[in-house]
Amino acid sequence: MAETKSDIHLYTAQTPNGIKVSMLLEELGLPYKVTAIELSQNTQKEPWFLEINPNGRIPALTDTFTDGSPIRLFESGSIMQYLVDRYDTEHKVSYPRGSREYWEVNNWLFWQMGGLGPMQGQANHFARYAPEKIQYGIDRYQNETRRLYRVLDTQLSKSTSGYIVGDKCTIADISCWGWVAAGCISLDEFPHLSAWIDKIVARPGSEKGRHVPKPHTALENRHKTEAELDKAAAATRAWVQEGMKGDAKK
Ligand SMILES: N[C@@H](CCC(=O)N[C@@H](CS)C(=O)NCC(=O)O)C(=O)O
Repeated sequence: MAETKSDIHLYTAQTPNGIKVSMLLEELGLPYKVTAIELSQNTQKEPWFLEINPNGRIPALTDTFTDGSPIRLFESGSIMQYLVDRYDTEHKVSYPRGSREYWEVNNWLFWQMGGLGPMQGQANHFARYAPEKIQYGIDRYQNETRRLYRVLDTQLSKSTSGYIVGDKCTIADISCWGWVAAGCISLDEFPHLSAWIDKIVARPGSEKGRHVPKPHTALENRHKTEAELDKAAAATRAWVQEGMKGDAKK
């Protein structure tokens, strides 16, 4: 019988990788503590945080393991797998290990972690945070992100439930949602993605979880102009550049 007592502490920020964990925790109805990590202050590079995630990035999570000792989790995909493996015994947002659907969920989870997240992250970096506009970088990553959106849109077009795998919302949906919602690429040519964005927002758990540790405003960005988005990115651009200078010295 799986252990259900939890002592979960989430270290996070308002980003696509951060909100996937709070959305999942809310979907599972698990109690958890939150520490908001101030990325602009590089809190994620402080020694105490590196003990939890040696990679110096959010999200990270600690818990008391089944043996009674603390356990640390980092990498959002690993955190999500841990949470459903240990706590989703009723399979609210997962399928039983070893089932056909379990492996299909895994396919999409890895697709997000290895493709959608990194590619869209770079697309965003070159379009918004680079000190100069390098068209090659912008085109390369935006086109790849658009291709990935097409892949997901096609998958959803074949789904009778409107979710990525089978008949329910799973960690595959929760892990991709924050990225597609981030609004880096217009959804005008992706009707199934557009409907799926709204479908997830309509779920009380995901809706609550997306506003951790502070309000999620990305959906409103979809109605902003290029100039407005660029202006809003100015503050982030400054600390991203500072952080990169720091990393280059390591
Ligand atoms: N593959 C990692 C990516 C984590 C990541 O890139 N987190 C970003 C926020 S979305 C971060 O902490 N950035 C701060 C930094 O790079 O210092 C995961 O999925 O957890």
